[in-house]
Amino acid sequence: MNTVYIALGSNQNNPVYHVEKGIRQINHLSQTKVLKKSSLYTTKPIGPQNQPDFINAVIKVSTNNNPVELLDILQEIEQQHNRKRVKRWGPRTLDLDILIFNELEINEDRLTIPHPEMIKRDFVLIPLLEITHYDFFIPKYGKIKKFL
Ligand code: A4P
Ligand code: MG
Repeated sequence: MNTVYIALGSNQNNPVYHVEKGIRQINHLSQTKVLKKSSLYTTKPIGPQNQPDFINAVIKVSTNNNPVELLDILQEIEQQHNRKRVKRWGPRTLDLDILIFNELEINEDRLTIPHPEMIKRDFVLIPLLEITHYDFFIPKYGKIKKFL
């Protein structure tokens, strides 16, 4: 079993619905179960400001899938939410990012783990802290409390 942290974000068409539904879909996968779920946070957009506020959350899951399999599955769920890739950091119905996968460090075209932006983003760190603790160790980077 692999332990994985996933960030969810949405700022279009009833974002609370998309985030809650995304979590339910992940929990219903045959190889993956949701172990912990943060609160839902309303956050100001990072990047282009002329877009609605986001709803963000982080979940902890256990999975038998490997990282690339999990990415494929998460991208399929994004597609089911009619995710359209229009512009980088632009509005989206559902974004699912793999933050941490066990202790792994991956640097491939399709996959960078731990997610390289996570340590700079309060909309990730605060929900992650909520379901972990101040001494939680982010592989490659160190304790979460250094970044808060
Ligand atoms: N990819 C590489 N590593 C990963 C990973 N660890 N997890 C690749 C998931 N995907 C990963 O992602 C582009 C490609 O990243 C994927 O095809 C995958 O192979 P994308 O979601 O299609 O494209 P994007 O939206 O341009 O990039 P990304 O990285 O998801 O956007 P960000 O950086 O997450 O920024 N402000 C607030 N307050 N809250 C937000 O949630 N989100 C963004 C999006 C901007 N501002 C925000 C928020
Ligand atoms: Mg993404």
